[in-house]
Amino acid sequence: MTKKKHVKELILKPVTKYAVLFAASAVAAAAIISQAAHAESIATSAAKSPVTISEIWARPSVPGGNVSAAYMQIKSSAPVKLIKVDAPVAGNVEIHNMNMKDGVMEMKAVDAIDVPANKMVELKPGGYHVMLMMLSKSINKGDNVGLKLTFEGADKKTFTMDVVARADEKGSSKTDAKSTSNAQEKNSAFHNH
Ligand SMILES: [Cu+2]
Repeated sequence: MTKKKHVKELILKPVTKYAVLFAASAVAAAAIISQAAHAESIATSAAKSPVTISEIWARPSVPGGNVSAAYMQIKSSAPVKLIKVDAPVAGNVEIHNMNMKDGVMEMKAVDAIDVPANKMVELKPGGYHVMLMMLSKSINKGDNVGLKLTFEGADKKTFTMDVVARADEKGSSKTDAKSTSNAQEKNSAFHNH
């Protein structure tokens, strides 16, 4: 009898310990999951994306114009390429770059923007930008402009991120953006290519 009881105790003990450990890890896991879900809702709608988008904004369209541009900072823990941008508000979206060539600011469509691992790439006035063309409605200061970014990883697999750019007049207040680049961007925004 006593021998049997002893055995029972031996079995019970580890089981109880295990149950307590399991309960503790379940609580910890739940905390991690809720934290991750919270962070995700702020940074990106894409699960497991290595990419973080920050400082995202769009330029309000000029009266009578149907173009705008969006800017952002892109950082990724793995090398990726921004290969495509879609926006419900724009009939045509292109990825552009601006370069000084022979003293003239030139705007060109590019196939992709390379984002090396852990190196921030900035889309800003006078440089890379998302060109929003054929706008279905004007973009006014304070408007939220939804964008779908398509990235390609080193494994050639693509993934998308839904982000929102707030329409603002940031470009003119930035220290690295001269007032001339602002005017040139507005002018060149009307050319076709
Ligand atoms: Cu452009």
